[in-house]
Amino acid sequence: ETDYPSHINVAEELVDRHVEEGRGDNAAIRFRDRETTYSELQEKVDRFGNALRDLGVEPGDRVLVRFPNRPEAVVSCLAVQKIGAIPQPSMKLLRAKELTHILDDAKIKVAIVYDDLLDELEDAVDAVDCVEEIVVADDVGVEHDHPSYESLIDDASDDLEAHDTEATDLGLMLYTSGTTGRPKGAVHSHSDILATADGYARYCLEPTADDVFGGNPPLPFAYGYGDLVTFPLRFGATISLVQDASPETLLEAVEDHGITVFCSVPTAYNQILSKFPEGHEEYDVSSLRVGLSAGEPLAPHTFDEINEKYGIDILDGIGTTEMLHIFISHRHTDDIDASATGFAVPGYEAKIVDPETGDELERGRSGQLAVRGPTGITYWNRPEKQSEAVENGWSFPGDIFVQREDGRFEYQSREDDLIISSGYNIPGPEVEMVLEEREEVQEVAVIGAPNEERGEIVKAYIVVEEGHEANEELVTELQNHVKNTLAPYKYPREIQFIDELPRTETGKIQRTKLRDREQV
Ligand code: 3SK
Repeated sequence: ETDYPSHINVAEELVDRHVEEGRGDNAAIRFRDRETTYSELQEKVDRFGNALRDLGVEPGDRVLVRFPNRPEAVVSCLAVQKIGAIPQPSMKLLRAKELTHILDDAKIKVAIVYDDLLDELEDAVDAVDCVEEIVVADDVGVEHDHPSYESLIDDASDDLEAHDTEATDLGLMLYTSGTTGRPKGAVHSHSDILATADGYARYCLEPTADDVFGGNPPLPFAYGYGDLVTFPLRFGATISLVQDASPETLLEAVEDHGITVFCSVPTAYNQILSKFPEGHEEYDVSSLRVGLSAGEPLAPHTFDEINEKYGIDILDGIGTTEMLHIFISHRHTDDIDASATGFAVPGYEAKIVDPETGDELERGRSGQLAVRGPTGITYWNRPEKQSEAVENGWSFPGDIFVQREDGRFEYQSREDDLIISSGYNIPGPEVEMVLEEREEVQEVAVIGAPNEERGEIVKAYIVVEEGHEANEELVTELQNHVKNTLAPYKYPREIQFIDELPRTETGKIQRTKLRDREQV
């Protein structure tokens, strides 16, 4: 399924093919109350591709695409790919310092930006000497003297021949959001992009042209790019975009856009459940057929509550920016066991190895996850990281898993989230899931805090659910709950209440920031 011809262009595959095969009038994108058909999308991509060529963008050049989840971001990425250049979708919350690093590292030639995100970009562009042009998509009325996205599209020809890209030519560059260190560019070829749809999406979701993919992962997050660009367009289905995601706007989009595949992360599912404890209330969510989750492990109680209140299963999956999308998941037709992540996605192999010796471990033993398949790790400009990251084709995402007797992979922790206390190995996320069962707990992060006697102790940072009091009595109750549910040595010896947990833009808890607090 993922053997492609030697020459293939992802934009032709995702857009032009549908128009050629008579699906030009089908909805490609729904955003607010606007709909863009496949024919209209093709025309915009072609016009903007010509405009970018006129600005001097050549095959292989890198182009920054900096937007919230809006249709211009989709058009921009496809136009850049169609002319053989490489889009670099950029997270909207990045500040000038981080952007400067990315612009310089990727040697970005042209940046396309939403007007409300222009400020930080201009500061970053001033600090580097590679960016030749900024194109601004006007919306909120920011004043500027750059070429405008809309007028470039209006003035350009709609006749664009795709660049004759080889399947292995680079077609996407994403920076790892990373919880530590300098962001690294991970690059992917035109065939890698298609392989995420023809592997994970095709087998696990079985999409059709009637599907509508929506939700809140940002498009510059590999998970969001697959869910909200590659998958729907590969199957002639529809993208639903929500610019300012909240429980209300997401449920509105389900109703208004008819979302069938709801793509999100555990935090957002929990926010929806917390905002609408009785269920979806006034929203019509009958279009939903399946939910997706990634970024962090999904707690079984979230799976159960969504299933009970929204009538859908959530497929939890693990992927990485480096592998481009999910490589372990259940399929929507499986009898899902929510306490496990699932099986290796068809086309991928996964195994558990001893972190010391690298030897494969038998089922039932926990160790380092290794994975290989049709997509793989290629870092931009980082030969030293590249040789560390891949061994005989196997990549090591940095997670501890167990493969159960039935073949399912069960998440234990990030390698750096394993707490070693008095010689016991305690996966922090296991303690988190037990604490999350309690109604008083809105959010929790568990880390190892340094301790003279035990090396480390289990410490839980907890955001208390509205209406409950954060006091000593609650500490004791929560500690007893863990002692009664797990081996008692796993209970959090310390609990600290906090207003908000530190998170990355993709919703991952930044446990390193909590660990840093323990060092001072
Ligand atoms: O974080 C994940 O699990 C993930 C999933 C799909 C694609 C990318 C990522 C980082």
